[in-house]
Amino acid sequence: MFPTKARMDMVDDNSRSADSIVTIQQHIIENQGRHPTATGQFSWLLSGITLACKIIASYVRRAGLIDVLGATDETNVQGEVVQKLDQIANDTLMKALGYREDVGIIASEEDNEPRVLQEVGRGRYVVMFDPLDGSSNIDANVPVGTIFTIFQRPEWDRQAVYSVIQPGYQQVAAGYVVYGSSTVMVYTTGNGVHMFTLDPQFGAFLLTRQNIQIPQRGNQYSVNEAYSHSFPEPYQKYLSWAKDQDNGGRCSSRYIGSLVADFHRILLKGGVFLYPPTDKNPEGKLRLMYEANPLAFIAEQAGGMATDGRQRILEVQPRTLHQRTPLIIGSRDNVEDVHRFIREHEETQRANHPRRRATDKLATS
Ligand code: AHM
Ligand code: MG
Repeated sequence: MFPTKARMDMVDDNSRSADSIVTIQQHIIENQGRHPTATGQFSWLLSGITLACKIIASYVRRAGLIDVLGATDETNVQGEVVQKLDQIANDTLMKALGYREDVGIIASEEDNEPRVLQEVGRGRYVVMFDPLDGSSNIDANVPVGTIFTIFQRPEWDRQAVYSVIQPGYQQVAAGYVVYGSSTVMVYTTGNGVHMFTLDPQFGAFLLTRQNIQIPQRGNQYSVNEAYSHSFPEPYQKYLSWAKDQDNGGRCSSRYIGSLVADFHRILLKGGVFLYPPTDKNPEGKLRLMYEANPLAFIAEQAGGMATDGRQRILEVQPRTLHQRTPLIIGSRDNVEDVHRFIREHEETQRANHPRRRATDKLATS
């Protein structure tokens, strides 16, 4: 009945038999037991997200057949044109989560302000998402995705905005869905990274990879190199080095322009994704709260790294909901390579600083 042999061969968990079929709901419920603070409501919340993503997948799959392609007349808080599918994805997530009792606050890339759904004491969780990441690609059939993150709502919550701006290390769960050649969902609750593939015949996300580990080093970098003239110097130097056969060498480049799809490839194959500061976006382009944080949580859980060039993404103290950040994420060794260039640059800057030169002179005279 279930043609699952090939699929289950990919499940690398010795505790399961090769024939077992595990849905995401089962997996979440099993994992919930390992979390002291999790309740049945938490699984119920996650299942709201998976339901929404199945609905979004069905729209994405029929794009071109139904009227979902193209832009709306609106621009969002980031000043970007809202695509029809952005709006559909946002509404779908809002509706799927709106009546889940434990959802206290929802914040989305598409909304200026967070929406408060439940009073403090009732809605225990804050959910944030980028409903359709990479949506400018959708008309060209390029993979897009949904990214989400869940925090506990602080009991002292006075204003929704203070509840949503928590540092990433406080995330209780994070994940994403890629609507690509197949629809996959990857999630973590701080207990490894697990991947599920949507079986369109049965309408269920089935476990296909468990405890994913990102390769320690990969040979691909992923960056919009068209902007490289406006990257800070250490990033430019890193890219020259990575291309040089005699040094980093043998790197190839892959850039889709949908963060979630670029990250997914790196999670499975290794390498590094970079979105440095540019002239146009001096703080970087990607959003800390619902793009960088969830992917950083997943990267670290899979043994990788994620930084803004100075510190772990998960330790950045946010100031605003829609704040942007530079992002360097992927295999540990590749991220360290980029950091080496940043560190060396800073050391040279410090050494060449006029005041430092004067003190050095005094010290040697
Ligand atoms: P979006 O969330 O509005 O789709 O924007 C974020 C996207 C990322 O998916 C992608 O990594 C990046 O923007 C691409 O930007 P650029 O076109 O500048 O390379
Ligand atoms: Mg996005």
